Amino acid sequence: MLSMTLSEKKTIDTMRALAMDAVQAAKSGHPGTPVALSPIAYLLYNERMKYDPNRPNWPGRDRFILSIGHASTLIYATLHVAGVKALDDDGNPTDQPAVTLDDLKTFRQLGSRCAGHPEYGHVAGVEMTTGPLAAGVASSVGFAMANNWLAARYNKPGFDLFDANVYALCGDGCMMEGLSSEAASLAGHLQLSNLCWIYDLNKITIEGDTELAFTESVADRFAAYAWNVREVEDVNDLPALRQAFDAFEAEHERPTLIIVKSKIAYGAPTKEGKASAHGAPLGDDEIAGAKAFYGLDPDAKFARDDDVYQQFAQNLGKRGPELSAAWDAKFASYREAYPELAAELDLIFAGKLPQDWDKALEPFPADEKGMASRASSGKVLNRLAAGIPWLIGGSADLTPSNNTWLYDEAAGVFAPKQAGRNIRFGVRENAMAAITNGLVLSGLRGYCATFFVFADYLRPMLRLAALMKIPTLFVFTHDSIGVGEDGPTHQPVEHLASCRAIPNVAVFRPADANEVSEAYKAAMLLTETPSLMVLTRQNLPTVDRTRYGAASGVAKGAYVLADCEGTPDVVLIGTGSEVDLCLKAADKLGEEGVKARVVSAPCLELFARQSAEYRESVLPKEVKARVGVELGVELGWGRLLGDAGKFLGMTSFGDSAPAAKLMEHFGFTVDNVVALAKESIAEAR
Ligand SMILES: Cc1ncc(C[n+]2csc(CCOP(=O)(O)OP(=O)(O)O)c2C)c(N)n1
Repeated sequence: MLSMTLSEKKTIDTMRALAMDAVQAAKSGHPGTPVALSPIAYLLYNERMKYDPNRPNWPGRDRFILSIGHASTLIYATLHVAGVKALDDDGNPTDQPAVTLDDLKTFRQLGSRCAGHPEYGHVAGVEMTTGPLAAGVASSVGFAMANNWLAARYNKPGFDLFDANVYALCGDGCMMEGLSSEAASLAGHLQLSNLCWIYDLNKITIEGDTELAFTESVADRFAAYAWNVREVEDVNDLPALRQAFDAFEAEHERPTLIIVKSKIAYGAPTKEGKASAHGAPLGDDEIAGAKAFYGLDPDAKFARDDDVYQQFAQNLGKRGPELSAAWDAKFASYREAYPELAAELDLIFAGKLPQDWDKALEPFPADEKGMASRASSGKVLNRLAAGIPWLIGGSADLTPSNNTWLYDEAAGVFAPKQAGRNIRFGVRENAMAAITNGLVLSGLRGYCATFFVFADYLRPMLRLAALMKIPTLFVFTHDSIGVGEDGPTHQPVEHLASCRAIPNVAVFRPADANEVSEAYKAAMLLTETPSLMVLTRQNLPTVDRTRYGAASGVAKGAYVLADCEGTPDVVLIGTGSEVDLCLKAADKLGEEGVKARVVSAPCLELFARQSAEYRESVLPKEVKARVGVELGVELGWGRLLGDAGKFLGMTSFGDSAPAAKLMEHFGFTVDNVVALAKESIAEAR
């Protein structure tokens, strides 16, 4: 053991032992890496980070993100020993521990705070959900950007409210994932000097030595990304770690990567350095041997002395509350000097919107020629941005196509040393979404954009947003074969179904400009759900709302847009660009004496959340003749359509041709909708 005081050693070794014991008790988990990396967690929390264990959500804190989510017992043992306090349901600090010894003993069991991988909102002190490798490091870029943005907007001379550092701990797996490369490349470009990744170079993954599949120089790679790269030969060398962190803090131009060598399952008699220590309990003998090696009682389980807690209490326990109290005092004077800005910050910290956030939204006049929903989206986004100063985001190199630029001169561009509201993510969809999650977890309303077909490139981060219950906003344009000549690589077919399949997402596919406006409004109010705007490239008529149902129906997910006298013979249900087809088909059916109702269904998830009465008022059970029309696959429509229902959708990939030709080719015509309506009526009899 190198350069540790005895009390430091005892604390670190106790953290290692708690992690091993928790995995052993659970009979599953990943013991080797928490054991090896306890010195890093110890040093960061007890010495380096601006962090108040009594207020784990204090806005001025540094962030620690465990990108190697499988090493979850590292964060759980740290939060436990560091005395971090739980939060109540409203986010207020309590005097209860965030992680009790019982929580550690019930690691991975139903109801335990200590889930298999760290989950945001599950346990105080976990800044985001991690487990999918590299998600943590990628989102850490968003956290670092958010801090810079908040600093640029709110810090004033004498009031450095935002000067946080962001630390992310990653491993060989994170470094192999393309996602970390995307994110690191952008972080280097943006010169995020408040960002520090610590790379655990233990050269072990599940299948064995990293030599099997990973032989490049990560140091050279990151130097090429314009990062400040430091190396520490032994994770147990605390002075060397301190020096590396000093070098990070002294760096003002580049993000820092600290490459730290470690041995997985350090101290385990036969499993140290072996892949077998990665993802299975070490076993009683190995644990006893490791404890003996550390100088702890080999037979004691979940043992810890009071002085271990004292080690944290005397340092972090004093330093943290002093820092946060000083920050509070600073914020109180700031509030006097800048009451309006302080009021904005109150809202950001509480996850709320300004009072008149939707004031600039205005109706679009009826217009047969209309506009593409991507175009109305651009207008609506700018109107929203006027009312929500912390709405920020951008596109993965498709801004001119996605229409996501914020035009207000004051909005500015997020560039090196410049924290504007327009972010140029480059062609990096997955990192873009991960970063946007980081922005949102920092209190900002973040959005990101690309073509809908490339939702596949960022789907894992969309899924994480849904799992974390955060309102990340995804703007997806070019939503169907309506893309036209670019052909099937660029024409989404299965994407609506596949996005709707993710629990807790709201997929909006608005039918005209006014629905776009209402969809954004609804999305802004969904604070625990990510929203998707699925938008057209091609023009859509702006529906005459004096003739048809009000667009405010979007808030309910589906609503009656056009109705007939009495009980309808058939209900036509459309989304997005197909609503117009339904309206035209309803007119034609009317001419033939068939009574049709048209339901616009821009968000099936919101519709499912409505009362049974409301749903019945839109889709009466007695009307069994129904036609669903959507430029996507049928999957997921069964419940709305019932046995007699018919669906006009896509059953294959699209093709390369002008959009109008494709609509005809794939059967999206008024005549086909009419024919299906008649078939359904016949079957429903
Ligand atoms: C995206 C993703 N792919 C695969 C996995 C499964 N997995 C969990 S840990 C791991 C190996 C990670 O190796 P390393 O980062 O070196 O961690 P260590 O063995 O040092 O704990 C893999 C493949 C995952 N969690 N996420």
